[in-house]
Amino acid sequence: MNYRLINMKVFGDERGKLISLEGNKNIPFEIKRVYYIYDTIPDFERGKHAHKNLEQIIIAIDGSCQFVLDDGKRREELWLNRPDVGLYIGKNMWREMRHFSYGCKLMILASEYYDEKEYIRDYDKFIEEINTSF
Ligand code: T46
Repeated sequence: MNYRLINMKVFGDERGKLISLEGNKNIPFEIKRVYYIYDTIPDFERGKHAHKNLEQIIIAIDGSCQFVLDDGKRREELWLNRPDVGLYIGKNMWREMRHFSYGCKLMILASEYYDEKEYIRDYDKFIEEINTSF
């Protein structure tokens, strides 16, 4: 499975906590884009797509949500609920996000600029692409 959890170093003192994210250092790629998701509500799912070339790190800055990750052979679930843990998702991984807490805030660092052509939004097509690329 082309994903892993990365623990971020926390600089904390009596004033609070700080985490620094640097491309090609604790983030394993050059960061070309940052976006965030907020004002979430539990009733709706997001994601349901894969990326042909994109790598991303997803951090639940506040609140929580569940991720389903699928490489075409296996499906695994995990919760994102800590601002000091980043979920790295590599290429060709189907992802679904659900069970958002109210007002969950996800920050996402991406290795590429936004390109809708690079998304695979149909699960059958994803399986087809996986099977033809190996
Ligand atoms: C991902 C998960 C974690 C843009 O115009 N620019 C952007 O950089 C992004 C990310 C999205 N958009 C547009 C495309 C859609 O019209 O924003 C709208 C919502 O995007 P989407 O439905 O793809 O959002 P999610 O939450 O399902 O997925 C997003 C990312 O698209 C995706 O890469 O891995 O967050």
